[in-house]
Amino acid sequence: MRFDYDDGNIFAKILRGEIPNKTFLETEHTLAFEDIAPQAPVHMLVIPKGAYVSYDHFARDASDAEIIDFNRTVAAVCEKAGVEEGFRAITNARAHGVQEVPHFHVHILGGRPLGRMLE
Ligand code: IU
Repeated sequence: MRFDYDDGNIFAKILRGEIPNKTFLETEHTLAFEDIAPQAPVHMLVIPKGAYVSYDHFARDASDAEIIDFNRTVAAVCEKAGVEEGFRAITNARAHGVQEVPHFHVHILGGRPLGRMLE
């Protein structure tokens, strides 16, 4: 599959510093910031700094260092956000996944009971 990255997307602009964000954590390869329209008391977005469209793009093409850094940052976000009672990690991809922003991101939701998602 070919992944065409559009560097005009809003998260690319955030990474270039063209648009402000509420940064929660930042590492060499990864940025975590507050979602602008939170769906739960904790709603963070974790994004790689590299130009990846979706989870499958990232998982296929990112370096080991980027993948490890991303996952460690997810863990650090959970720790810092204090979601000991649980959380949900979601990533949407392309049209069927209803992905709005075409830069790979994982939503971390928590801070309240989230209900069942899959039956
Ligand atoms: P999705 O997984 O691509 O559907 O979700 C995109 C998310 O990005 C969504 O939860 C928006 O509220 C969020 N977001 C944001 O945090 N800042 C923005 O400037 C824009 C969208 I546009």
